[in-house]
Amino acid sequence: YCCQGGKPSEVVLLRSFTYITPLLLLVLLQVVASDGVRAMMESALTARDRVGVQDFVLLENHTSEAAFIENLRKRFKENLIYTYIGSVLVSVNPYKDLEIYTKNHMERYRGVNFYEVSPHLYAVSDNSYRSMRTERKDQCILISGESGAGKTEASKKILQYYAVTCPASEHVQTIKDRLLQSNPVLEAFGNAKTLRNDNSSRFGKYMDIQFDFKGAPVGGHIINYLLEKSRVVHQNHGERNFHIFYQLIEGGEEDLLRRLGLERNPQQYQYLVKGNCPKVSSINDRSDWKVVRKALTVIGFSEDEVEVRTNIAAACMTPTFHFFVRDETRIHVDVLVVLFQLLGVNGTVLTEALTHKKIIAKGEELMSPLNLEQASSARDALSKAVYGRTFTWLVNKINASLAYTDDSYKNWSVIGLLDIYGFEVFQNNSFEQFCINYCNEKLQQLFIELTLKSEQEEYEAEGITWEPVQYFNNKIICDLVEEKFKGIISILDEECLRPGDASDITFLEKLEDTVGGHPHFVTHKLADGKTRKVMGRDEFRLLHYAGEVNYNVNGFLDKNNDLLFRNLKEVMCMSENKILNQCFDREELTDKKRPDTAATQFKASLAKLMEILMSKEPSYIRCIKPNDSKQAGRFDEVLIRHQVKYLGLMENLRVRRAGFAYRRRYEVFLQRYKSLCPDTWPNWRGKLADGVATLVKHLGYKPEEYKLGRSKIFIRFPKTLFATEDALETRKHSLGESPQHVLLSLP
Ligand code: AD9
Ligand code: MG
Repeated sequence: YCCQGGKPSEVVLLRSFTYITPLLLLVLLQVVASDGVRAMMESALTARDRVGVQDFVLLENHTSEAAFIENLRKRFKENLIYTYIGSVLVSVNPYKDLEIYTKNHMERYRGVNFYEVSPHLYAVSDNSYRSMRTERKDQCILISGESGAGKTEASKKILQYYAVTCPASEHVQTIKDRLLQSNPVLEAFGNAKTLRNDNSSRFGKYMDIQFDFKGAPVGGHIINYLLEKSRVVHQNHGERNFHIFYQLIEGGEEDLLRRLGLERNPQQYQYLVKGNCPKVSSINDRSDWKVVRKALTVIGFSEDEVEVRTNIAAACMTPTFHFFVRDETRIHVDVLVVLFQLLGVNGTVLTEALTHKKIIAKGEELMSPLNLEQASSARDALSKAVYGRTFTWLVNKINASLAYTDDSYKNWSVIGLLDIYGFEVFQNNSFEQFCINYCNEKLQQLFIELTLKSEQEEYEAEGITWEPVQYFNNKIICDLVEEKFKGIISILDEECLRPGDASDITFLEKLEDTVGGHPHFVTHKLADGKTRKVMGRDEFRLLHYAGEVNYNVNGFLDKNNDLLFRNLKEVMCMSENKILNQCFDREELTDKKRPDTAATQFKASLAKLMEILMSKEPSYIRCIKPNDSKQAGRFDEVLIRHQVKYLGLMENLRVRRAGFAYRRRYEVFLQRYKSLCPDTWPNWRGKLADGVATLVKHLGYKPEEYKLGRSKIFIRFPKTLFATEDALETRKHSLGESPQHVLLSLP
């Protein structure tokens, strides 16, 4: 019919028939009631029932959490791990390798409309890439979810997608390789085995990929957030220290280990066996060392730099470090010499600094001896400082190798990838969980700002009547944490700076005095002066948007202060180790201003991150972990329901269904589809809004399918738009033109 030059309206009619025909058939079948045919139809229906819907907006009962989870379950069972909520991608970790990341798959998603292919990471990646190129707007992809949900795997797969599908020259290929190889290096130094994830990222990461005008990746930049330094000196039962230590002693070459004074046995190292779990079945430390070693070379580390960096890692776990203060007579002089060489410092000065504290009394410098406990914590502070600062050095070094060096062209576009720790609740939650969960509050705030709120505001601006969706705005919790003078961080800083009897408990008391009445803050004290029995006297509870978390205040002051005794700092500033002397700047010694506390630094870096993300067009990937035992095929409903709640997915779905799936400015819409209506073709001379009204009437849109705003048309369901797109393509085919894909970028 089309080939004979059918008119657009006839084509639409034809399409309608396509949709209606199965229904007619079904009615006919009911009449004929042939058992065989009915069975066939039923099996087709069961198949659809089996795999669920690929966009939650198509769920019949979209407000039901049970229906939402059932849809996830159906798809998970069929290995369909991706599902949309509009343009947000929900991903469930399969805990097994699926054949969906091949080059063929990448090709299948390249340049194709978002909704024309099944949901996938690659569809989101491609959509962002094309928006960046066609609309010249910087993009960011925000990946969130709890520990082990698949964030890091997702970010690596996105990077691979760009590396494979984007154009490349020789220089670009080098950058692509470096971008990819930065992962094993950062994972070696920044990831560790935890109870939740064998390869848990213990730092947050935001990576910009910079593209030139041809769409080729020409550079990159990484920002790291809050490395969990305390892991260097302590691990919980069943957990490990950072991978690099085990890689080094398992995989390091014989002569390298000899030079470093290391033995192959991890039991030898107190810092490596606190969790009593030096071996992990899913990890091959020996081969991982080779991968890391090669990656360092690809990134551009010289042999010398690799050696010096390895020295530092070795120094952090050298046994002398542990025995040092325990019993000085047990220190073997040879081993100590190795440690001093590795750190590039003078042995006598370091020994003195680790066992004494410099105090200034009446203008005079005195060395006061430390007791065993104090000396141990000085040693741990030094280990953490060395590890933390050299990690930042590593990130800077990678950044230098990814830096776009062509000065003639600075005007690149960017896709940012955010892989940051998800909401954490443990049996015992400390300062680290407090920071991580605060970070998640900020990201939720951003999500609200950028999607829920802006969606509602746009309807209002366009004069479209729309029932506002009620949602919980977590700004109140962000304020509780970060407000100047009155927020938890300010109060913590105040206690850290207060001379005298300040302690973790006085910090808790101050919190009670200042924010005790806040609706999201709870301690053991009840308003009537009684005590809440279920809570410890050293805890406070925050009612986060994602759930309640009890924080134990022990260690808050120390961790926030993050101070290194001055004499230790002095020793490290004099280090002859080429990397350490860049990490410990002598200017620090003369700087009278006290450095910002850890929480204040984190708050400032999060504020900067929010600014970066706000300036970009976001896409969201919400990762879900199906079970706590890292098993393929196990769908733990309780665990999943909790994540659906704290990722705000039901709220997201409600807004999406209450609103419209697609919106376009009148001129853009009319320009694209005007050929489908004789009254608007070839040109519409009246008002744009009238032209669009005429067009959609001609196309047979039903009133409930669309709304006309002040400057835009809003279409409720994607399928309405697809029918129109189909009609356009059919017309172009009939005229011998090649169909031109447009980006159906949803808001
Ligand atoms: V954490 O907050 O850094 O502790 P992530 O990053 O969310 O966490 P990660 O990406 O490391 O989790 O995934 C955990 C493990 O799940 C991986 O090591 C894989 O074994 C497994 N995984 C995750 N995503 C996939 C996938 N798409 N296909 C197969 C996967 N396995
Ligand atoms: Mg991770």
